[in-house]
Amino acid sequence: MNLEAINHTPKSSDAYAYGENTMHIRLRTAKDDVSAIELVYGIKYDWMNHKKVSMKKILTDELYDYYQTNLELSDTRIGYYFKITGKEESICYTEAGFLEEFPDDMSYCYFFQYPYINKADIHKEPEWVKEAVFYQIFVERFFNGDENNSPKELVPWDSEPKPKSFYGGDLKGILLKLDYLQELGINGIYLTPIFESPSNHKYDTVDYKEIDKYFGDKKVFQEFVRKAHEKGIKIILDAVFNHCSEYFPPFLEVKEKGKASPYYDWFCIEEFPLSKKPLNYQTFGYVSYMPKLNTSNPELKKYLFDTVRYWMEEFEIDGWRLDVSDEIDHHFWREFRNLVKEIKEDAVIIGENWHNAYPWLMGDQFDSVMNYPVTKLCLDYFARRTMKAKEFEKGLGTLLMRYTDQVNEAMLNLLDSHDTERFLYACSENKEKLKNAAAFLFGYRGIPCTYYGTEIGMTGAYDPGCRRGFDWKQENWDMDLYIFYKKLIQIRKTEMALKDGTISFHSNDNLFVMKRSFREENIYIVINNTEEEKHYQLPDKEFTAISELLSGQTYGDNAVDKSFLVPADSALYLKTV
Ligand code: ARE
Repeated sequence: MNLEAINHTPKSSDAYAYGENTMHIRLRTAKDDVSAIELVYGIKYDWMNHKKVSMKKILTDELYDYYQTNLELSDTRIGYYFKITGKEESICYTEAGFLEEFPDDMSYCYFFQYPYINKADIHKEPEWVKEAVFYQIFVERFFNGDENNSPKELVPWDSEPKPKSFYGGDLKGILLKLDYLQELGINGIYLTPIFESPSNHKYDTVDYKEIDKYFGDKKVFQEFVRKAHEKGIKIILDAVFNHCSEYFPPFLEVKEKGKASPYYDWFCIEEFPLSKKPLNYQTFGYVSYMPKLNTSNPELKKYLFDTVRYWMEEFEIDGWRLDVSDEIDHHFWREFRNLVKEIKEDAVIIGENWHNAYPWLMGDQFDSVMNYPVTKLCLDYFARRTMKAKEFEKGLGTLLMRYTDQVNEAMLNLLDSHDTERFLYACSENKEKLKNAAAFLFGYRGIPCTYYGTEIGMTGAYDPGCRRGFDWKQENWDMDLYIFYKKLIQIRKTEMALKDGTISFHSNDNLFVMKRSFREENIYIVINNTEEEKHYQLPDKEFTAISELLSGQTYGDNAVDKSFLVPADSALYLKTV
């Protein structure tokens, strides 16, 4: 047995509270190395009445197998160890290491411990995230709904974006297009920043309490949120707290008065007088017009938290996406979470961390993050085809095991965004590849998020190419793609297995196969990401009916041994009940 590969850390994503009485326990082993694992657990004050339960292998990646057991406990003060049976030997894995026999009389010196599930520590995600289907809007490029508030120098709506060009998109525009979004079926919108700022992207805030004048005013925003809510659509705003604009009044004052300004400590200044070349104050990247904020300064914190309270209380928004969240201190985020959840318990907090975000996702800071590691896997597997189905599923396995189940259920999964090339562009405009990737994303665990226009076939390179004006001329839309997206969204919102089901992978060399299960229902998402047709036979035979959800075709139980044709570049959603 490969003991070096075996790993477990209590009170991490290996052992965590899922609910007041539900604890999830995971164990990692070397791949294909063990034949059975029993979890032996008991109340730590009453060890002699311990119980055993056999653990289930749930996922696999390149090197490891992962086992999980979900315990329902009336008393959550438990001790536990793992009895691992390998090909030849059997061994106990305890907190004190590997033992041949577990010393029950000295159990407390050896068992792993989960001391108690405190209600306050449970990472509770808003219930609605399981039903959520998001849409991301880059506000300046969606629709110009009010020409009276447009900047004077507008470029043509259908021109190729330049870093500094203005198109005139605004909040009224999104308000006017809410019917379009409702018809598409989404039920959550993430808006890139809307507060006062000189740029088109508005990631350089001048006033955190004002709507940018080119985007509208508070009245329009209020009406927008109200109408969106009437249609069952949640609204998430972008919180840019890592940095501000060089025109942010406190920064201007510091620039002028230096240390004499009470705002001096709001920024991260290395030397005075301030200089852009060489840059002697910290910024986002090396962008001199975005001075970094010192989020540990109490007055700055108060100012930012007041704005959080203001937008949540006055406008009833449903959550925040946090810009450059990984460069801001954890203390700030903990206080931020307490505030947000105190104002609205079921508001969602979504960080922008491009890498492993576990330290932010332990329940005391964010609910989820933008899932760029999944984006990368999708680019490699679906768009560039530099990866095989098996490798893709191994990559997903690694990512799913980083986080707790509740975090995975709330991750914001995306194919593209305002910070990436458009997915269709990465597919060299091959829309079948995009359709396959979308079929994956809407079946995967977590919130599927569509970047505006991806659903109608918009393309474009990295920023600024990915920020073209939404093409409202329907004759230019890829209707086949649009209908496909609508269908996926509708299926996602209807099927319990997709909203709240478990996930497992069953790919072979030719096909990517992901299974979502909820009670007696299973949905097999079978994707042929190759140029040749393939066949697929369902592995389990215990069902009474099958339907293919994308086409609506149904089959009786005589289809048990049926071999389904999966045409080149296509996907099936096979549901069995
Ligand atoms: C502008 C130009 C760009 C130019 C850049 C630098 O448009 O063409 O390259 O300036 O001079 C906003 C605007 C951008 C603007 C930028 C600077 O939207 O258009 O770019 O401000 O003025 C990292 C960060 C992550 C960040 C990405 C972009 O960690 O937080 O880079 N994303 C957010 C927003 C952006 C926004 C900002 C931050 C700034 O979503 O839209 O930019 O407020 C790896 C790294 C990641 C890295 C990622 C992508 O994975 O590990 O850390 O993300 O690659 O580069």
